Amino acid sequence: MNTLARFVAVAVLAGAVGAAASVAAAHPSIDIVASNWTFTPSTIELHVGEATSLRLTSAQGVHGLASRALGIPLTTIQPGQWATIVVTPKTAGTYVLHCAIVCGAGHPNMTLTVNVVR
Ligand SMILES: [Cu+2]
Repeated sequence: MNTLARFVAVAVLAGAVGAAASVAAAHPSIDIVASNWTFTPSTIELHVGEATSLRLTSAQGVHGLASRALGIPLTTIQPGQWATIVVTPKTAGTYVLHCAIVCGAGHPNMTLTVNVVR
């Protein structure tokens, strides 16, 4: 391979890697912090058919999130760690997700409201 051909090959490869990186970063992302006994923010908005990354962490205590309707597997939310779930809602509506792990006195009232809009 001559020098020009090698340069072109490297440039094409760099372009392909750049395109893949921009696709991966194309999802909107929402950070959600769990604590005793709230999610912050406590209400989020998602769009039908649009993938969104939910980045979950805890400032206090071990909590959890799950929703069969939204396709969110049971996910443990631990202090000092980030869990990322990609959600693509299928149906518009308001979904009230309760903390999925018993976490203490405020557990029954610990909810995250997901408004799915078109
Ligand atoms: Cu909790």
